[in-house]
Parts: sequence; C-alpha cells; structure tokens
Amino acid sequence: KHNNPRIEYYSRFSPSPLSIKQFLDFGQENACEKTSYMFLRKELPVRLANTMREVNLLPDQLLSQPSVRLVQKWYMQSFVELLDYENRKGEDPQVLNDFLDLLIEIRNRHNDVVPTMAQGVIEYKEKFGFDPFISSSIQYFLDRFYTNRISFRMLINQHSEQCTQCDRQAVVPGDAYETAKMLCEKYYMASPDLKVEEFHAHAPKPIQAVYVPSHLFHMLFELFKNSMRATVELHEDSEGGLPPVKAKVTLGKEDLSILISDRGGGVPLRKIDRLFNYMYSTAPSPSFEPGAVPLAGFGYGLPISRLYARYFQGDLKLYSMEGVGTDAVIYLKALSSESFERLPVFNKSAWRHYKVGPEADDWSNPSTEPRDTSVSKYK
Ligand code: W6P
Repeated sequence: KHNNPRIEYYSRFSPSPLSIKQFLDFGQENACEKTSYMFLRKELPVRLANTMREVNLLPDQLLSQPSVRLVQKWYMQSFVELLDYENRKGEDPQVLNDFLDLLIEIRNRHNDVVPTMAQGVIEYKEKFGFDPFISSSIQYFLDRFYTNRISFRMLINQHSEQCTQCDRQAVVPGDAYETAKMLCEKYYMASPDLKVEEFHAHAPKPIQAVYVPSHLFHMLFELFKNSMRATVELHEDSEGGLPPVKAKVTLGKEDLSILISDRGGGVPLRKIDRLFNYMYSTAPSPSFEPGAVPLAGFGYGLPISRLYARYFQGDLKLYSMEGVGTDAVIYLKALSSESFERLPVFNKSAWRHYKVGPEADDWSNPSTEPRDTSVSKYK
C-alpha cells in the first residue's frame, strides 16, 4: 500500500548520527541556517523513510488498527511535504523560511504520536489479547520507532530554535524533584523529602554535563514520580513519616551517573521487565476519574525515559530489592565526544526481527512434578 518509490529510495541510506558536539555547534549564534537546511532536507527524509519501512513490517492485526493507520498517514504526509525541497536551493531566503515553517508544522502534526500508538496497542489487545510473540515485536518496534521520533524532533528543534538545545549545564535533580513533588502532593497530600549527595573528587562543583536539558528533566521527573508513589503508598499509614528519596550524582572517567534511591518496598525481579514493556503497561487510563492519570505506573514514562538515556549512548537501569526499595540509575557519557546519536537502521537484520517466529524455549520450564518420559500419563 505505502510503496512510494521515494520511500524505497531514501530508506536505502542509513541515518547519519550527530554528536552532541555537533548539536552544540549547530546551536551557536553564527551557525549557518543554509548548511543546516542542506543537511536536513536529505537527512529528515532518510530518517522518516527508514522508520516507515519498519512500520510496514508490523503484524497485520496491528497495522490495521485505526490509530496505527492514522500515525502512518501523518508520516506519509510529512515525508511527501519534505520532498518539495529536494531540489530547492538554500541560497533563497524564502526557501529557508518556508522550510522552517514546514518543520514546525510537521512537529505539531506528530505531537500525539505516542498516545496514538498506545491507543493502537490497546485496540489490538482488546481484539486479540496479550500474545508474547506480538509483545516482543511491539517492544522491538516501539523502542526503535520512538528513538527515531526523539531524533527527528531533536533535529527539528535544533534547526528551529535560535538558541541552543544542548547545553553545558549543572546536573541538579532539584527541578524535576520539585515538579514531581507538586503532583505527588496533589494526589496523596504528602510527599517524601529529597536528599542530594554529590560525589566527585576532581570535578568542578556542581557536576556539569553537555546534554539536552529537556531529556534529562524527562528522565528524572519520571524516576521521582515512581519513587514518590512507592514511598507514599508503602508508608502512608506508618508512624515514622516518609523515608526520603535520595539522589546521588557522580562523575567518573567514562560515566556520569545519577542514582535515585527510594525505600518504597521494591519490586520483585519477575516484574521489573514489565515496567519497560509497552504492551504490558498499556492500559486505558482508569475510567473512574476521566482525565485523571495516576502519579505514575501507567503509560510509557519508563521505557521512553530509557530511550532518552540510550539515545546518547547512556542507559537507565532499575535495581530493586523486594521488601526494601528501588535504586534507579541514569548513566550518561561523561565525555561529549562519546555522546553521539544511537539510531535505528532499517536493514536485513531489523527485517529478520519481524519475520522470524518464536522458537522453542531452550531453557527448562518449571514443572510441578518430575516428568517421566517412559510412562504415559494417558494410558
Ligand atoms: C518503585 C518502582 C520504581 C520504578 C522506577 C523508579 C523507582 C521505582 N520505585 O518501587
């Protein structure tokens, strides 16, 4: 259906990852809009086409859901509109202006891609139920699809905002904490304190990182919400008050790590993966209070936070001890020379992920009784 030959053409190019240093330079006063235009008019269609080819590999039962169709339509329209600029010269200021307007239009058109895809997953689940193979395809796909979207918006923001999107900034979790605290107070009329600790022998104080402020905020905000919810729900009725949430920022040679630690009772190991699973954690927002979203625990906050961390070669991990609490760690690259975009590439090996079915498990299944293969149970 979507066999536009230009998609085919552009999807044969691999995306060109940029380093955070390049983003920084693009954001400088004297950055050249024309250079940026020349890069983007090719790179944006390449990134769109790569991801659109992959959308087409989704299982039919998912592709045919109305929400997924709608998202596909947005991508197609944006792709086609960008092609207008394939042969337009960057010397013409009018062209640069029109291009800028188009990018902003595209950004707005794609604002609701995440909730709309989530709706598609809900539609699928309502019709077909939870299927582990489909779930793993969806997991693989959405991680790549949303990473692509993060990168696409990064490029647009970098081109459209005069000032810089990337900044050398102090890593202080305070802002994200305060915002999460306001929400927490609203739902629970209580919230745990924050204790921040910094850990650095040689670094300037406070620890600084070249990073995208909004990405860092998003990750910290998400982790604080989860820690606060667990803390309040476990200790609500206890005498001793709420144990504080602790944050520690450390700068090593390779990693800049941020630890957020709570005493909220933890999560059993078996359930940790679910916190990052799109299909598992997609539920219609509880209908008893329309419009009200609980503090944390529904939706895509955690998996998308992890994508933000991985996007510049970092990661986000949870270490939990059931009965005690949870440590969440955001790992960022300490050196800006090592932070470059990590982008999905559409190729044979990506293709294989969608086409190869589930294989027989090569680890034993738990079983209640020892199996005697010499005697049939059904005589
Ligand atoms: C919890 C569950 C969780 C998820 C993410 C971050 C912190 C926490 N704490 O109990």
